[in-house]
Amino acid sequence: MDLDRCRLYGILDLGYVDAIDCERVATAMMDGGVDLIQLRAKGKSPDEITELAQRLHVVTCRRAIPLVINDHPEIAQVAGAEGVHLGQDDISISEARARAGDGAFIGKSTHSLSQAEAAVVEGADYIGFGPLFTTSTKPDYAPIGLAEIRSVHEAVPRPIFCIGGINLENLAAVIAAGARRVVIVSGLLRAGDIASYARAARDLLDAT
Ligand code: TZP
Ligand code: MG
Repeated sequence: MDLDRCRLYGILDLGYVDAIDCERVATAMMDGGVDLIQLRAKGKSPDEITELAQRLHVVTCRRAIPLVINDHPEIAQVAGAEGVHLGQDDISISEARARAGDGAFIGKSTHSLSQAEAAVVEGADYIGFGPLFTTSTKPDYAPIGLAEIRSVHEAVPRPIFCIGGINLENLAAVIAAGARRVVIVSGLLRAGDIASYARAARDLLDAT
């Protein structure tokens, strides 16, 4: 999987989208140029997440867009998803790799430069870096701002996806601070026209 070419990462967060709408929303994201889609289903049962992941994988596969499962490597394996995403308090990357099967790539959330460096040592294939701004999607985390974006890109030889409170209003500033890749969650999921919103973000990223 060529994560290097991925610039715009969308998350289907069930805090914003009903499970029944996931395929439609994933399709709109892909229409708008999202390169990676994650299923983030906090509070849902493993059976519900498995069923949803399997349905979603049918639509992401058709477009050759990798599907990433948050928190659940076993579900990634059963659904044939291409990746797994872990947080700082989750199981280790090696454990997740063993549970997800050989081919899966593993991403890790990081909230500081030192966590980003540690994630690479641990074997992360990509990292999330944030939250840059205050966000209702992850309300308990202090925003880290834009100041470390450049240094994390210098220090970390893996694709870095900046995340947290990013939207079309601040994306240009995030890119100007050194970001090459971003995750947008609520900005996309609350948009009236998800495909157009993603396309506008994509255009800003592609212009750099
Ligand atoms: N990890 C760090 S910030 C964040 C996650 C999952 C939430 C990002 O969501 P939004 O709505 O784009 O701020
Ligand atoms: Mg987690």
